[in-house]
Amino acid sequence: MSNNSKKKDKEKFKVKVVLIGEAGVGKTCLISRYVSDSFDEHSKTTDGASYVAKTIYSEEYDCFLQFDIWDTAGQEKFRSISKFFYRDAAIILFVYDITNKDSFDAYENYWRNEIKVHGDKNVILAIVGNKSDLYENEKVTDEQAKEYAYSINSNCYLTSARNNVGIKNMFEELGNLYLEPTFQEKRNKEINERNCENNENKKNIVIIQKDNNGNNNKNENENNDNNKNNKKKKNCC
Ligand SMILES: Nc1nc2c(ncn2[C@@H]2O[C@H](COP(=O)(O)OP(=O)(O)OP(=O)(O)O)[C@@H](O)[C@H]2O)c(=O)[nH]1
Ligand SMILES: [Mg+2]
Repeated sequence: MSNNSKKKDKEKFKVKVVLIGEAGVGKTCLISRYVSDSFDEHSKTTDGASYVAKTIYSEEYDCFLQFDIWDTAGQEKFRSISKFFYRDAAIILFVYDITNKDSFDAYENYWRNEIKVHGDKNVILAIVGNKSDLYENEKVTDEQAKEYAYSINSNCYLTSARNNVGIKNMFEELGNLYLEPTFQEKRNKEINERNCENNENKKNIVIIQKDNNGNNNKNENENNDNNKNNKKKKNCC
């Protein structure tokens, strides 16, 4: 049997990845380089968000992994929309431009709190210094970025979408971190707990129905019993 046909039967995992960061740092270009090996010198600013998928094979865990990659808009006027995309993301890439210190500081000044408020608890975070080809104009050194990343328990990468440097390796490393059994365990626990919370919330919904005589009948969620049964079955909370 060929290697390819052997791989066909392998398990496939999916992971949601979200790219965030200030406008113009190169989020869209990083994704285009990774997914379609292209680079646009005149890339237009993203309005809203867009999605693209790419599947890789992990030698380390002997399985496929599909990255569901969400590109968000860096411009302030779109930020209220962008936060909706953090939910369920297991990997968040904060991208800054190494020639623009403000774009790096923006993590501490703004994005850190956004992730804390809107993101999942168990998330793999990476601080990504893009435009490494412009190193002659760098305003944030590799050491600074590494030190900061370490202080917030994050991973740290240097990339160039223009020259195709560091991107493939970054996705592969982060993909393997996602597939690590200890991380999977933590994620599953969090998702399970969230499902339980949602069930609890549904249970508390009170439905008022009028009967044939026009009287109000309080129906404290028909699904109550179902929820209880489900809860027992899943043994989740
Ligand atoms: N020199 C250099 N330029 C880059 C690189 N990546 C992106 N650019 C340029 O930076 C500009 C902005 O890139 P985008 O990918 O559109 O930036 P963005 O972060 O998606 O911006 P928003 O969508 O507005 O949030 C474009 O002119 C790109 O050509 C890189 O690695 N090196
Ligand atoms: Mg963009």
